Amino acid sequence: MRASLIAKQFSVAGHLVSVEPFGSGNVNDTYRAIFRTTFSEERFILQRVRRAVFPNPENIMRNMRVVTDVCHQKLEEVNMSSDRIWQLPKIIQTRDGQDFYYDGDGDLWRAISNIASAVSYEKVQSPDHAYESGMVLGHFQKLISDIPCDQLSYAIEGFHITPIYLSQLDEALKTPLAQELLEHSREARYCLKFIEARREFCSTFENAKKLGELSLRPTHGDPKVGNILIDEKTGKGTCIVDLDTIQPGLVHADIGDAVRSCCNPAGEDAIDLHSVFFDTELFTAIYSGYMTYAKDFFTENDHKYMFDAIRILPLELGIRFFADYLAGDVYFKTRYKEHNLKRALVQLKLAESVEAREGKIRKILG
Ligand code: GN1
Ligand code: MG
Repeated sequence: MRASLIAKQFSVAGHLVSVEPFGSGNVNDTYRAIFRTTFSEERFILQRVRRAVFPNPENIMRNMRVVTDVCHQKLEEVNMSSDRIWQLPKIIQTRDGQDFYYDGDGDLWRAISNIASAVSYEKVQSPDHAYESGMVLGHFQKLISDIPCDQLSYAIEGFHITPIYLSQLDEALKTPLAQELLEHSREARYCLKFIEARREFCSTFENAKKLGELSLRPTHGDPKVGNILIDEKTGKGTCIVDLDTIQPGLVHADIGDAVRSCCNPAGEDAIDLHSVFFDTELFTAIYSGYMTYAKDFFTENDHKYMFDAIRILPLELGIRFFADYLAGDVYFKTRYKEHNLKRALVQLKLAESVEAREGKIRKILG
């Protein structure tokens, strides 16, 4: 198997025991490799970065190097006096000292350390879990907040720029495939109508940047609940993983994304749309965990745009899934024929639920 040949290129002691698919990412191919020596075992995460999504994969590795170097140094200090051991995976280099390896097809592979005795969940488990998830994101954003944006490359141009996803949707709509899918699916027509009614709202954050009310900072980019690790022993959050999408952005995209993921107890792959709703108790928990650290860097304008962040992120992901469905499933990996359409419906239902609870959410935001 190709992945096992690649695993041996990285600088890990011992003999290769196994390389198996791991996790449930929608983009990259992820494996867990196990190596054994006479007296120990080392596990690490091996990934092939999808070129269709990351056209410049070396950018993400450069960002990962910058961020992990800064964070590991800070964490050494923080952990001396903290209530937990905060962690962050590190890059495992190749045998010749590189941060990544190119295979014969020109695909970039990288290895990162395994955070042991910690678990992640695809769906939120409890208000405590939501609180810890918010805390982990706030802690991470605070750690990276003083990295100058010009030290970070763009992993994906236009990432979390909502109007760009609208343009991608408009492009997809011009194709015969999209027209055929729309003609045959009432659900697809529903998605389009829902999105069209919110077209103007999609520019909220671009306008705020133009007005100078919000500015770019280092962000994680993909802080969904499945990327937050929880210590198996204590139930406390220990780290955030999946550092691919670190790049200059708005912290609102991060907290908005964590909230859309954490406050939908039915999860992104909910089968029954009636089970999808925005849970304000979970929101109270994640927001309070997040603010434990975010209060140190949040400005008045950051607060002002919080509700819009909570509303826009599920809408944005709904647009992304829907546009990909109409384009023939070229970006997100799918497990069945209408997977992207179903995913879009879940996110749009969540966005609708946020809108219906605006008063309550604003009250929690204070
Ligand atoms: C993708 O690959 P994964 O599962 O970490 C996507 C995120 C979405 C997420 C939804 C690079 O993340 O933006 O929020 O799916 N990543 C990229 O599950 O587009
Ligand atoms: Mg990701």
